[in-house]
Amino acid sequence: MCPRSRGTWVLIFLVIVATLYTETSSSKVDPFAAKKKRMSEKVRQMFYHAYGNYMTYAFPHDELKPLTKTFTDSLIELGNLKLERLPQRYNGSALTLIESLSSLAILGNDTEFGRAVHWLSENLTFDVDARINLFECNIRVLGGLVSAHILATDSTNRLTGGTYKNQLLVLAEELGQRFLPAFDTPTGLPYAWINLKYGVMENEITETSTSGCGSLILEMGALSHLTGDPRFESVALRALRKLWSMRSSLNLLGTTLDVETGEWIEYSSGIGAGVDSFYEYLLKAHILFGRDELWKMFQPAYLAVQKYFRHGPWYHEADMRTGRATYWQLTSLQAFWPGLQVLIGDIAAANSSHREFFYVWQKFGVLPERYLLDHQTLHPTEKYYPLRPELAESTFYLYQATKDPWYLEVGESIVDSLNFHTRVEGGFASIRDVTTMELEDHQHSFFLAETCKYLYLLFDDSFLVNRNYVFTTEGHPLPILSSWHEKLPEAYSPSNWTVIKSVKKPRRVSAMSLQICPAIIPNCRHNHQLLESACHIPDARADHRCLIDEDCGVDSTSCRRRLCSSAGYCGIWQLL
Ligand code: DMJ
Repeated sequence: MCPRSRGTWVLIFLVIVATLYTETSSSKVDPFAAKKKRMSEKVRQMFYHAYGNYMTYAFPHDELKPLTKTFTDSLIELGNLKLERLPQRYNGSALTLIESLSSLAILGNDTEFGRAVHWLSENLTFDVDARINLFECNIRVLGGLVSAHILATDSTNRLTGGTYKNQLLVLAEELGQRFLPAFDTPTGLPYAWINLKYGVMENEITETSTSGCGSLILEMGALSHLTGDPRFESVALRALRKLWSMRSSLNLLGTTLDVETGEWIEYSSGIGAGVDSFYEYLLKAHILFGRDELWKMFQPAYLAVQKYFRHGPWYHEADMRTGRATYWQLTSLQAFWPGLQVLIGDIAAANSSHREFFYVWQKFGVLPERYLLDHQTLHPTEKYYPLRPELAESTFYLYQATKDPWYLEVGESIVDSLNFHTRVEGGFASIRDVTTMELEDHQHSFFLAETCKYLYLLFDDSFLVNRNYVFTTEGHPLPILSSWHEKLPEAYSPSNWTVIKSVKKPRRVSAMSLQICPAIIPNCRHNHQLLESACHIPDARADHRCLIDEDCGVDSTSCRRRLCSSAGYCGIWQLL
């Protein structure tokens, strides 16, 4: 063997160094790459297990019953209504297929996405004598179709070969038109229920919820922008404005109301069921459409929530008229709130609430529907977990914002719990009782639209790279397009963020707190920037627990002294 020349040895040395460098630098880029790959693959398999079983045993009906491997036409059954007028031949609306479209696109399964679009184009009809819930049909069906239409036509050419001729948009427009009669009320607030074929039925109930009439603007607004028909956006906006005009002097809303009279029925509200997506849509529609008006509603609404509902990391309910606490309950739906807080930059608050939700998740293995905060026990009847996505959703947002690997741990724990407790041969089943883990025969469509999607995006966000989306409350992505965006309000402009970053001494600042200037503090500006509340005195303990009033500080948004509740938490409990 001839001896290697000096040049050859140098070359070998350089190759070794280069290899080592590449390995270390790539692991520096993302030390969690292997874990993310493993976990995203696990979630992908979960999605296909749920989807495959739905397609085998339930399609074209709405949702899968995974224990008996049958189906339910839940779109028209939502709210447990009896449908005397429904024709026998009704075969469902392929709800889970529609809800799966955007997830298929995110998973990169363009073939299945194309097949689904083709089937829906050929078979889906809304000309059915069926009474549906406007809110549910809007977020699941209209949102699913509008989002999938955009994904079908975006720059990735998901549907090639000229096969796509806006069929999903045509369907969405037809559905939107069938929604319109619901808004024909003296107040402009829509009926909760509408018959797709005949419009509002005789003696229809006039009660609806705040989220029911305040969470239509994303889907209806997008539909208007896509079709050029302003009616969809305009009725949704009119309803939102009316709702906002019904707020109390504390900027709080109730939970249910009458669409004919515009009067509140239930004055107690919080951030959970019946109200949740109202807040979500004010902010997200502001981001999507750039309407200052919506920000001007969201900002005081958010402050009122923080002021009257927040109790340390928890959120209870309160009476909209007095601000007095009513129900001390954590509900599974509330777990979306930290995700919303991430969108406005209130990361610290988001993180502390998220930890509490995860604490309860760990305590039971999943998140029970209702948990009594004052007794630290389960609600006697609402012990179920129907595969809800909200904790996974907030975990995804918090990881995007912080890149803190703790959230990957949380995501892994959620995935493991879902597989351990809810996976059955025929799909994923809901849990009827979290104390016994008895299962219920229902795989909700939002498990595919949201739960799997947010878990997947937590571990693999490649779909989001160089893209800017707002996710609807049902997890359907809508792109932020300049043509939809009139202008951002000054307070939300990127220049403000630069100012925040350039402050040398760390302050407790956030996008929201820069806009909070408690009225009783005369001078809380600095260099023309609003500072976070100068009156804020933190509670003695970081977890906001207390024994006596002196353990509590001064509330940052109201500048009121916080008191120690009988349950041992600092908060504002009485009107002082
Ligand atoms: C989803 O249908 C939507 O997120 C809705 O806004 C409320 N929550 C359910 C799933 O939990």
